Amino acid sequence: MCIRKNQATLSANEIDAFVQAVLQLKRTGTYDKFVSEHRAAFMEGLNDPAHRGPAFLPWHREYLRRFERALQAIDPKVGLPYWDWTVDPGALWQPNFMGGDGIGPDGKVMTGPFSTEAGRWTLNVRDDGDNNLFLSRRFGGMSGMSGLPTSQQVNDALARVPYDAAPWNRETSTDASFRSRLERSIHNSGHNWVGGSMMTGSSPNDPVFWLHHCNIDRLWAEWQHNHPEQTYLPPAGTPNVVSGHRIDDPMRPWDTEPTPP
Ligand code: CU1
Ligand code: CU1
Repeated sequence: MCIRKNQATLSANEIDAFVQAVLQLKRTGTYDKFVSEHRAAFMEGLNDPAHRGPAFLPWHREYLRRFERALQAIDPKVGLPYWDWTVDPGALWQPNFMGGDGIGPDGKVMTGPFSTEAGRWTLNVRDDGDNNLFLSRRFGGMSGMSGLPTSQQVNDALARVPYDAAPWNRETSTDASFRSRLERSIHNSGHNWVGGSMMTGSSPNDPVFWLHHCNIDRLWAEWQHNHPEQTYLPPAGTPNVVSGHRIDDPMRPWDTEPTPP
């Protein structure tokens, strides 16, 4: 067990331990297996067991925990930090941590441990048609997109009940459910704001993915704490729900265990 910390409060030593464990997972090929798992879910489109539906939150909670355990097998002191977009990012984008924004027409990341220059971060798993072997970002560069989530938007999402609502998929109104609000209004903004590699089904190629999702998971935990009377939805047996998204459905690709809570 570990306490997940706000990334802005990490010491230089804690940042280094996290980065080194991530680089070690990359060297062994384990990191790319995580990217493949995410990409495979995403590529299922309408049958995606991980996105655009109720299981978005439990699927990523399990995924994060698996990744965190892999980091801890390398360095037991390391935990996943979370990126609270509503406060000063501190050292997040500095060369000792995530590195900075992308540069040029390709949005190539040129600084930090995950840059091409550092030589340790080739994108081996990519979406179809994506030939770029390097990490890319384009901070705030998606025209027409909103910026990072504000505290007001986060608080608005946290106040929503129930957990989810019919039709239990990408069509669920952001006004009708916590999950839909959090996934579509808050979570998507983070991916869109970082841009580049974070816009793809292979988005875990950008290590900031884990910090972004760690905050999404933290907000779900906060919502669960604040609304103890609310349960996961939909219940078993609900018709016309993509498999993996009802309570007690196995979550693919992890088969029998676990199921949504
Ligand atoms: Cu995802
Ligand atoms: Cu995501």
